[in-house]
Amino acid sequence: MLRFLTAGESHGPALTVVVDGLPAGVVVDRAAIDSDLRRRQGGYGRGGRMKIETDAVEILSGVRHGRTLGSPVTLVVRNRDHENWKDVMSPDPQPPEARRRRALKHPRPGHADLAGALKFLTDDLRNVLERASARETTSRVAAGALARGLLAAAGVEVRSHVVRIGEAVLPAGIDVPWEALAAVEESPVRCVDGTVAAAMIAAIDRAKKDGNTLGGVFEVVVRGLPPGLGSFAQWDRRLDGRLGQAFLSIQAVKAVALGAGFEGGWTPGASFHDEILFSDERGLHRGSNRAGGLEGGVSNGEELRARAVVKPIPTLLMPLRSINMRTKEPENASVERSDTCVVPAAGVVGEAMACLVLADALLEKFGGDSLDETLAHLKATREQWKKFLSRRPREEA
Ligand code: EPS
Repeated sequence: MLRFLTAGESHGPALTVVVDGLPAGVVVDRAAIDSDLRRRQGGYGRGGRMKIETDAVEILSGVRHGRTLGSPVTLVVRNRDHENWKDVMSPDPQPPEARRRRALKHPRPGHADLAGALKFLTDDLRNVLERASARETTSRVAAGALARGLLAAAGVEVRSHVVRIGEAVLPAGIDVPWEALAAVEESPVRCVDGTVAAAMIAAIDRAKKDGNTLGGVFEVVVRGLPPGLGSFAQWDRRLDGRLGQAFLSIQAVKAVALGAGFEGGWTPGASFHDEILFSDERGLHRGSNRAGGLEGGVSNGEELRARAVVKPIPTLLMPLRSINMRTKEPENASVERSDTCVVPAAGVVGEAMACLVLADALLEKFGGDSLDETLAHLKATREQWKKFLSRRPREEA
């Protein structure tokens, strides 16, 4: 079982993650982890914080000479901004001024502030927001880069792109081809279409000028995923459910669609399902991929496609109505330094979560304490699929 636990506050000394269950022998390329961290930090619409941070990973355990040992891997990313928050975030008792400095008293609608205050019975909202912050996704992206290394060895690749920001959106009903996705790394909004990207940038500029924020939609696409991952036999082993939970756990994600997703709610069955075809030249293939690579909670060998809706982030320079947590008098919600739009970054986090879920599902099916064992099992199963699919009734007779 591949599992991980993250720790760390947004303005604390560091973000940490312990990843347990990776087999021995997975290549760990620190530059590749840092490259994913950098992609997560980017995207048009980020605020001042990203000018302070240059996220870079330190590896504290579980890796030797560029490969995993099979023991828990500990990764750390330092918060450069912590230097400016030492007393506010100190683990040791501090004079009252340190608590008052940077105190947040007026919960922001849409943020974890109020729900967290009620949960922990605190009127010091900083105790909540420091951990609720999407800065936590730094840990997930670092962990996801390890999982990506395992998947790459198995021939599985994971990419993402931005489908929508505010009203600026790619045309509906067309799957962006895998080959077009590499180019999004050159786009400030990680969008494949230059015209739509320009509209997205203009929309972010307008929102920023108004003190507003914008949400959107990203899509994660996975190529090379073997069929048979996940299971229909138990609810908690279904790969669609596991991916859904992983995406919905990303800060600000409000909805997830696998394949054509919501379209299934209004498209009749005969126009929705992907016909199963077989030819000697192409082998087993499908007429379409509205299922997004998942049927019955199991991967079916097609490209996996999952979309997530990211809400507009709740820290507004044009604040909504709220209350003072102490006096209960009406006040405008607190205004903090923040981002205008995080959809491009959220796509990178989506990739990381997909990598972690899929690496876990791959290990569940193919197992092994060392990568060589995992890959040998995968290879043997691929041979069996080949034999199974080339079998014809007349040969059996
Ligand atoms: C965040 C507020 C901003 C964002 C932060 C998430 O940080 P700050 O309060 O320091 O300006 O930049 O995101 C990150 C730091 C990050 O690495 O993604 C929030 O309140 O959730």
